[in-house]
Amino acid sequence: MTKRALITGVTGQDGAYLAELLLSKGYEVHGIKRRSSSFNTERIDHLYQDPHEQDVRLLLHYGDMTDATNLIRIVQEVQPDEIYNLAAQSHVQVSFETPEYTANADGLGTLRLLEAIRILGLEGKSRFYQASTSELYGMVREVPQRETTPFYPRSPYAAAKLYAYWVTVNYREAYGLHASNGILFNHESPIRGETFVTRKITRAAAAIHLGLQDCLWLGNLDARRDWGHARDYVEGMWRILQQAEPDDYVLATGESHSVRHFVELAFAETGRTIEWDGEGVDETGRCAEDGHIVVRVDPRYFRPTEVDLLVGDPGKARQRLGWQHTVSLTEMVAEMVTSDLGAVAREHERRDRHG
Ligand code: NDP
Ligand code: GDR
Repeated sequence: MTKRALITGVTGQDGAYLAELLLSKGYEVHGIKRRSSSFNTERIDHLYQDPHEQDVRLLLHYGDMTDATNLIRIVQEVQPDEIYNLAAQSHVQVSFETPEYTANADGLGTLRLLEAIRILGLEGKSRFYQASTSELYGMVREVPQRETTPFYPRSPYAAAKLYAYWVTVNYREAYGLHASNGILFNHESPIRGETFVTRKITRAAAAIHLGLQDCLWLGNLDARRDWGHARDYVEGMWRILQQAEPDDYVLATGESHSVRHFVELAFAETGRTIEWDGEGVDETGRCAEDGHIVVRVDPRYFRPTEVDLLVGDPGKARQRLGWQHTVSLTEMVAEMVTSDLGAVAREHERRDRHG
């Protein structure tokens, strides 16, 4: 029997990697995408099949996490064996500007999906994965952070995800759902959203190398993150749902590096050594006049409350799921910079052609 999966957030970074993984395993994959005035399926276009063809295994449905009736209808139509709830307003800094929307999509959206399973009587059929996050740990209480580390959210995003985490646990305990949380630490890739710090850096390193950008403005350079590769992490999501019993798991590399170090690695890929001496706010807004200082700090990117240090302990996932990361930070940075050198050059060419 072909297994059927439903992925919310299929057009995002993780949704694209997960769809690819599940298709390679023979699943029929249903994804929820939002209506947008511009194309938003770029990350999954290579997987798309014309619905008029035979044996189509990737099917897209319009939907939104803020629309309960729509979610119920889609779950009813699809009758999924596995639901991966990846949809979210996922940008921490943006959540300070859109806190109510973030709570609605990320917090209540999760509840809507769990309720859909219950209303449709699919408790015994549909396994549920919730995209929880290391942001739940927020303020440092313990290092490294593991499944038992107390939560202390530091943003509207993390507070919304905290609700989603606990409502997932509650539906597991109250209604016997096979519902699990993956508490995933940061994971990146060449298709990471361009405003997250890693991709912002690798794109800038590429553009500066190609002479198309002068400098890179960043916020807190000393924040430390546990960065892995998204391809490894979607494999972990799948393994979580293959367990006989639902549970909550940390997926992480166990290593932590500063934003500053990530910058050094990315620019080194283009043959450039970063000199930090000129760091600081440039009141004039000019940069790179001398061609040396390519990274500057803009307080606009500071967050009202910051998460200073994340480093996860993936011990439980290693033991129970046989999961561990396979891509090192340097390998990932190299892959991202190489990809962005191509992407930035192509964008520039296109812009040139169209005047
Ligand atoms: P992205 O931001 O790349 O993707 C988010 C997806 O959610 C997109 O498909 C987006 O659609 C969709 N979406 C946003 N709002 C809604 C809505 N209201 N209704 C329906 N769909 C919506 O995130 P990632 O792929 O990086 O992350 C996937 C999930 O994992 C998220 O929930 C994130 O919070 C969580 N997470 C991510 C980590 C990471 O390091 N990447 C770590 C831990 C957790 P559109 O394309 O139209 O914008
Ligand atoms: P994060 O990722 O907040 O960890 O959330 P992001 O890449 O946005 O920030 C990481 C750290 O870098 C610092 N930083 C900057 N961040 C951005 N975006 N832009 C900058 O210019 C900049 N300069 C410094 C930040 O202050 C922060 O400390 C990601 C998202 O994918 C969440 O959805 C997910 O839950 C967590 O990872 C785990």
